[in-house]
Amino acid sequence: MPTKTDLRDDIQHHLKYSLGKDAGHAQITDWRLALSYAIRDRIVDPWFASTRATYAQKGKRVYYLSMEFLIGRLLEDAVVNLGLMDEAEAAFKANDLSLDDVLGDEPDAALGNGGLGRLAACFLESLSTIGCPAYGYGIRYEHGLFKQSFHEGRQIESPEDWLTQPHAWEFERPEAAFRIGFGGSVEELGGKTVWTPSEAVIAEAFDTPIIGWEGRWANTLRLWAAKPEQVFDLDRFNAGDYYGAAEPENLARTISRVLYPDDTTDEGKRLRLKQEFFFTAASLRDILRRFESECDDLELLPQKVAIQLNDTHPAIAGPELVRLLADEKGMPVEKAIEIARGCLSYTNHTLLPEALERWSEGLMRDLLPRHMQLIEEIDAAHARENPSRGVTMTDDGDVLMGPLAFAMAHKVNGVSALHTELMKETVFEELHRLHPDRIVNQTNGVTPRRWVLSANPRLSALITEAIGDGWVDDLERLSKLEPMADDKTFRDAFAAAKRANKADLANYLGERGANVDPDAMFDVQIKRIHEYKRQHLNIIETIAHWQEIKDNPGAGWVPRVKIFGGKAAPGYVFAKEIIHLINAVAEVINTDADTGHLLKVAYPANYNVTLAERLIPAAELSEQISTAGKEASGTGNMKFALNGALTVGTLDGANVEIRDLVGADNFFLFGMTADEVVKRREVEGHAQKAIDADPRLKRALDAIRSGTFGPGFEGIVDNVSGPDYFLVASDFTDFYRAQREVEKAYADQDAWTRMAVLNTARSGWFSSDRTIRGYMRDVWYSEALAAE
Ligand code: 4GP
Repeated sequence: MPTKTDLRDDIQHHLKYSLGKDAGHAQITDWRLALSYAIRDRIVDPWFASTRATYAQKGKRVYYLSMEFLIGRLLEDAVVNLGLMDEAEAAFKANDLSLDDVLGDEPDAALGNGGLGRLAACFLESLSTIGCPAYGYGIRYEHGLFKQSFHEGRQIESPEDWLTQPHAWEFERPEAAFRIGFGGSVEELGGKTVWTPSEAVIAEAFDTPIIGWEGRWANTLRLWAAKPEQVFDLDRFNAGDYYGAAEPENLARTISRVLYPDDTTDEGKRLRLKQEFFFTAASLRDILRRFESECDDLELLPQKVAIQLNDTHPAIAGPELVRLLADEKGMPVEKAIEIARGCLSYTNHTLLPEALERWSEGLMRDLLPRHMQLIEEIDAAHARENPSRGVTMTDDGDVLMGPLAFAMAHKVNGVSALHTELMKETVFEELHRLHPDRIVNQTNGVTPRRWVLSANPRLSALITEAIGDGWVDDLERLSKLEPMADDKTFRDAFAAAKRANKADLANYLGERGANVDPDAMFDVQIKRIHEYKRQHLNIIETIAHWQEIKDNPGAGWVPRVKIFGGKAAPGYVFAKEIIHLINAVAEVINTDADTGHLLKVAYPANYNVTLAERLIPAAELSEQISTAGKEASGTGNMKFALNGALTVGTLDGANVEIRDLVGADNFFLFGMTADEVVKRREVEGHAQKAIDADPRLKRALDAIRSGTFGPGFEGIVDNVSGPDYFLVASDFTDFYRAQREVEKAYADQDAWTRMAVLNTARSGWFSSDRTIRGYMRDVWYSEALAAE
């Protein structure tokens, strides 16, 4: 259990002895690091106790392999989970510092892109809270997701630099290192298949402990950094070739340098596949080493080891595990496939065809020659077991990572009920027919410790006062709030907490040049910028609404602030045009003297986990408006509902389940269903038909085309009135209607608050603790332990 020394003394101790700073000269970063070390000291004992308990009880371990862990800041999580907020606050007060400033100094570790990466981070925290022995495995990117700024409304990207400061949480493990090879040749030598790579790098481990609620259990996030085999070429250096001398190091380090290198070029694709193999191979080697330290019968591997593939990025784990078991441990290939499948399972996070990974056979053969052979063997074995079904792991000269992951997994899961059904009907239709028991659903969840308790202290205090603090690790207890929706005193307190959060956000936005009225409705859409998420539907509706207000400014409109946040992939031109349009519309609308008090658009730059923690508690309306059938689940939608925002949304992803739970009366539904979307696309000229039928839409598009918001937005109008694959035009009219319903409801503040309370009270099911228990039961067959 955490040591019982005084936190204030420990901070002073680390300031002096770990950082070499005299308190009088310490900067905020020194204080933050000193607190981090003092907190880390309190995590080490429960961390060791958890590891000891796992060894002593021979527990089954879960390994979560993910290219992304969007962990954000860690200090506050740890302070909250150890119950040390008050003590930390007092410690800094004594030095005239605010804990908020200290916590706010931590860089946001953006080792991920979006939902998939944030889900992995929530899962790590829940695994620790539950006491499920687990490791997260990923890459220690030097540069996470780029930093976003705006120049004349356009997105500018610059490198993220979270590692320029000491990273207080990690422990470097030079002794935990593996040699990872690429390329070369495969030979049969004395009845054995031997792969001799032509190049190799070293994967070195860095461990970050992840502490669960109340410090009961801690797991490890192990991230791999790539290092050269030979640090430095002294001969080249002495010959005056200084750049050349550093080449081996540079080449190796490239592998863990950036998250998502541009993979539109062949070199980029090669690097990306190298990254995937690099961390997957190192993780598997580590997993086997740990298993073999306890057991020498590899057939028992599935009883002790569950390996979850977070999307197909680590899908090379199938062939690599087979290679390790067959080529290195001498197991027959068919047996190795069976054992590997017993360990592996795979989560699909998207049905978008362009996101389903495929690698050219040429690249695969060149970079991983033995794996290409094994993929062919896996394919052939699958065909033998399932004759005459025509499912293959390759297509048109490419290896298909989805079918490969499916074939090598004992369970495959979708991330919401609708997504899982669509998986069965679309991408994995044939494979599902062959293996009807393999696909299961595990609807996503979010950790309440981060997304309610620490992000929204005002709401948390109110909930705890009303129902006690048991909700923090048993979120379905929020249902006890339900009767309080009818209690005026509670509603007022709930509304006051929201109002105070809005005031905080208004200050934050004001400091960044966007002056907004905290009494206006805060309407928020935050997520990656993508056509399927339809930020352009939202901004076009905003324009139409603005035009209506301008026609008749005195008509009693509900004041609104439309808040956007999100990054576009650097190579995604259309998404970048959407960003530019939102900023251009903001510029015109925000300075319009007729409407400025009624409608504002704010787009704070560089959306990340930290900004989400600010925006979500202040949100009143959550925009979840993807084209039905395209959003696998969404997790932002859950965070909003838990924090008492009402959703305007389509029947897509987990919106469906949110609406079922919070009740149709407390959710603003609009738009076509997934089935209707498919049918609508077949209607000749569907977009133009929708525009012809709705003068508001036509007028908004005309304003964009005619340059009301500046030149250069024809591409968006052409798309929305032409192919409009994501059916912005066809869903516009109903979206506009739903937004007016929202305003009608908002006009009665007390009734709105009642609906907001019911959203919070009925969203407890969306805890990632529930999701993790589902995986433990249906996918991993693993059990929780208690630390010793
Ligand atoms: C995302 C999905 O788009 C989102 O709906 C889901 O909630 C999230 O995964 C977690 O399951 N997918 C990705 C991705 O982030 O990179 O495919």
